[in-house]
Amino acid sequence: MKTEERTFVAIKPDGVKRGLIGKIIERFENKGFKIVAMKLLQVTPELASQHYAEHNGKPFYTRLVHYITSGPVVAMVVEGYDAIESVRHMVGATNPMNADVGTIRADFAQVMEYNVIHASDSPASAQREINLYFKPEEIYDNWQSMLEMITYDEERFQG
Ligand code: 3AN
Repeated sequence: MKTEERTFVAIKPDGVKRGLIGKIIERFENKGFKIVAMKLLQVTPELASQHYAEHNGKPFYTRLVHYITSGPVVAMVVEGYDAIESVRHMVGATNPMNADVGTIRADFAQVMEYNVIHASDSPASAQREINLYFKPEEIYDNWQSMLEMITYDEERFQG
């Protein structure tokens, strides 16, 4: 169901080191999204190579792995209406120079190599990345968010 779509989000080491965890999470909470999993972890080189498998062999690959393993990240599963596309929209273009003003990358980052946040770009990558970072038992969705009820619960607004 579109209202329960899930996406994977990670605040990258530069975001964590700059003290932006709260500011970034606040945006997803303000939007009304439900955070159903979250943890601080150190990405290992093995996990990095799985996460960025599609970039293996590209000129920036070594620096990309070095960057994502350079400190802890905050990994999350974010759930909500059309969450994959909507979160990508909030995150902004890969290069912060081209990201729309008001997006996370436009507001918090200057260059592509340190763009603060990752979010899945398709249903297939969301599923793959959620499985890479979380075990099924680390996802907690058996609670109702107050926001969920008033941001898109259609039945509530009928009649
Ligand atoms: P996004 O993070 O917007 O999904 P991807 O998946 O294409 O972008 O790239 C993953 C990460 O690789 C980016 N966040 C960025 O840090 C880095 N990256 C991508 N393309 C380049 C590039 N041409 N030069 C340097 N770094 C890049």
